[in-house]
Amino acid sequence: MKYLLLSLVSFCFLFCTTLYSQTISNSKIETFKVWGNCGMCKKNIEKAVKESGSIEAVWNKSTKIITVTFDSTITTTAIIHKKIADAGYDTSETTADEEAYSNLHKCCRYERKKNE
Ligand SMILES: [Cu+2]
Repeated sequence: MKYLLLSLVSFCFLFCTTLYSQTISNSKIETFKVWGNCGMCKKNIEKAVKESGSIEAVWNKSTKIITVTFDSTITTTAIIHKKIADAGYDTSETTADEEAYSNLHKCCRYERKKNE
């Protein structure tokens, strides 16, 4: 009987903490590709992502993969992709318009994403 009560209490505790941590933290981590060249691109891309309300953004220059940590109640992946495209960079979901691309510094004019 004592054992049953103990397991019931621990189950309840576990359940409650899981529920609690889900409500206080809606943070999500997404990774996707962003086209770019250099360290300056890295700065621009990460800045754009942070402007979308994300918590953290790390772009890898060699793999072109960005890891974004964001709160899903504050921003969405659609907003994040849009912000990056506005800064002139193509992502796996969006393509930057010509004007935004031409505003990039010479060294940052990466080879555009090929339209499938
Ligand atoms: Cu660059």
